[in-house]
Amino acid sequence: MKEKLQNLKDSANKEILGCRNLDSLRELEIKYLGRKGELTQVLRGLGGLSIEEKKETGPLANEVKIFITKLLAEKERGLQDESFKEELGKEAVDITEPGRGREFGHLHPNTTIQYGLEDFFKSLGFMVLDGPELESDFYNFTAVNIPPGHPARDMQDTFYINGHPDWVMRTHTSPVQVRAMEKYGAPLRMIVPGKCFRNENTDVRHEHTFYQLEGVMIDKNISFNHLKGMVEAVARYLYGDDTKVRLRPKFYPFVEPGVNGEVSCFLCKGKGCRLCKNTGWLEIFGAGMIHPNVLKAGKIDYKKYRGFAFGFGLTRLVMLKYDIEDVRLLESGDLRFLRQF
Ligand code: FA5
Repeated sequence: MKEKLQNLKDSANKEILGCRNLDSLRELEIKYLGRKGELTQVLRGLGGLSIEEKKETGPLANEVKIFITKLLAEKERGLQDESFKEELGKEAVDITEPGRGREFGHLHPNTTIQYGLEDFFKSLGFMVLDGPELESDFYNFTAVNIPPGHPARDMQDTFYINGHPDWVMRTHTSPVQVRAMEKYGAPLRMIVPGKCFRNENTDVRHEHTFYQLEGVMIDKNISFNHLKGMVEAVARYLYGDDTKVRLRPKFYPFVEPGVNGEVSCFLCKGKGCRLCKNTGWLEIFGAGMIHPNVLKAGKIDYKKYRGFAFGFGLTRLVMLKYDIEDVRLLESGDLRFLRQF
């Protein structure tokens, strides 16, 4: 019996240690410790032994049972660890591998200039307003003193909407002048940066979609000097303290008098260069004292209040700032162009 138990221990030891997976280990457990297992058979046989033999063989049989039980448990832990590592190996992430780069966007150059000017005007107490891009014929033209049939309508050929003869894609930001007057009354200090549309034969300086920045200041005793001071301050903000401003008469139906505003060329300091086409001046805005008809349209008492208005070609400012030769690049969506900013 003793020999049988020893053989059982040896063969269990060998088989369990050599076992490669949990399923085979389960089988070995049944083989040795199961109800019909080999050790169980031997233990059952103990009943037929004499007391002397029982005393000698009993503890040995117990020791073999404990040995096999422990060995099975240890092997099970080992096999579980191995299969866990194997699973881990399959899912492993190499944290040293360089990641897939994610591209960050950035502001469009137009937006950068716009935000800068918004901050500048806010610091002077101006509101920043918005207005509809699809505008009524009334606000875009009639309210700013360009009634139907007025020849000035030809200067700003626009896009009309099929079936809606009274709607236009706004040709300038000036319609928001009257909208703001109606909403806020006087006194008023506001700017409107925004998109405008014109039915243009596009070229390097003209695009069908571009940006303007409108400004209005209305109060008692506003004079042309205030307008001049304001546009000079904007010019200095944009191009430096030594920038000069030149105002020359220009007709706009919504201002009287109206001016065309130029700044001394920041590149050549007025000497003449490629940028200013050898004139020494860069044209960047239109401006003037608001026409009484426009104040009337905005329901403002034109006998009590006066005001000035200006309209910067925001797109033009961007072109000058970044030395962009073709305006059409700005709305092209071409990333090779946009990545340069
Ligand atoms: C106007 O649009 C007036 N509403 C500006 C104004 C406001 C005058 C308030 C007086 C008082 P004008 O059509 O000149 O004016 O356009 C103003 C600026 O917009 C131009 O100087 C130019 O820089 C820009 N601009 C006009 N058309 C285009 C275009 N097709 N592409 C790019 N920029 C344009």
